[in-house]
Amino acid sequence: MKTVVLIIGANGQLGSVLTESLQHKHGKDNVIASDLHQRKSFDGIFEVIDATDKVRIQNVVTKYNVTQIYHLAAILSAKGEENPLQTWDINMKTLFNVLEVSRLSNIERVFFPSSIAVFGEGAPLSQTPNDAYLDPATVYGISKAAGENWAQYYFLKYGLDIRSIRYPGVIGYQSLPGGGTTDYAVDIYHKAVLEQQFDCFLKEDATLPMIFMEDAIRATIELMEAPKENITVRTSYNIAGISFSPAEVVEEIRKLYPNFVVKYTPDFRQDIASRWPKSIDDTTAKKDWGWKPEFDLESITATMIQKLKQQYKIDSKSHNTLLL
Ligand code: AKB
Repeated sequence: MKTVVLIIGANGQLGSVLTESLQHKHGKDNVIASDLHQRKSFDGIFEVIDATDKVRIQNVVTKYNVTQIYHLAAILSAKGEENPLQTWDINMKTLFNVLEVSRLSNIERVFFPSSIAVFGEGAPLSQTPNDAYLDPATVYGISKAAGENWAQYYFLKYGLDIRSIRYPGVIGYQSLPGGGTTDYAVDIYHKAVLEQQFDCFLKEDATLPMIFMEDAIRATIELMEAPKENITVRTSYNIAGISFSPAEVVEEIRKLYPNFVVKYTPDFRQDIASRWPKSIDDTTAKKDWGWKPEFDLESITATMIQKLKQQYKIDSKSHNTLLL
C-alpha cells in the first residue's frame, strides 16, 4: 500500500522541518501538510485544518486516502499555563480526534509527540528512566502524560499502531519554537549572531535535556519505520541528545562571540524547568530501534551560528547584517 502522510501542526517548530523530510522520503504528492493557517509560499499539498474539528480531519483523511498521521499540534508548557483549562481542552480534544479518526479509518501508523514535561518531582532528576513515576506540574505535561496513556489504550484495545517520543527541548535554525520553557536555547543563538544582548528567563545553572533538530527528525522517522515487533513501549520513548545549562551554552557561544552579553532574569519558566529532568536515560529507545544522537553542544553551536548567519545574510568577516 502507498504511504500517504498527514501532518497536523505542520507550521510549528518541528512540524515545518519534519514536513520537508517526509516530502523528501515519500514524495510531495504523498505528504499533506496541515495547520490552522495556510503557510505562505509552501511547496506541496496544504490543507487548513483546525484539529479540534474531527469532521474536518476525517474529510482530509478520506480525500487523500491517508495512511499515516503525525499529530504535532499542541499548546506547550509555558504558554499552556496562561489558560490551563483551555490548554487541556485543546491538547486532549485534538488528540482524541486523531485517535478516533485513525481507529475508524484504519490508519496504519500514528505519531504522537510527548515531552520531558511528563516528569515531575517524583522522578529522578538525573538519567530519568523511561518508566519513572509521572507527576507533571504543568497542564501541558499533564496532557502529555494522559495522552501517552490514551495512546497505549488505543494500541491495547483497538490495535492502533501509535508510536511516541518524549522530546527534550528541540534546537534548530530552520524554525522558531513558540510557548515552551526550552525556547531560550534557540533564541540565544539568534541574539548571538545579531550581536544583541540576550535576556535569559532561566537561571544560569538550569540544566535541561536538549536535542538538535536533525537528531529529533531522524529519531521520529526511525521510530516510525521500526518493525512493529520491536516497539515494546506504547506510552512514549525517552530519547536523549545532550544536556546543558544556559551558562554552558553561553560559554560555547563566547568562543565565537567573546563580547556576547547575557542578563539573567528568571521568571515562572524557571519553576517549570526546576521540576524537569536534567538528563534522560534512553536505553530502551537505543535497544528497541537503534536510537543514537549525533550532535553535541559544540557541533550544535557551530551549525546554529553558521546557518543563522546565512539566514540573516551576515558577512562572516565584517559581521554586518546585510538583510534580515
Ligand atoms: C517546552 O519547553 O514546552 C517544549 C518541551 C520540552 O516539550 N519544548
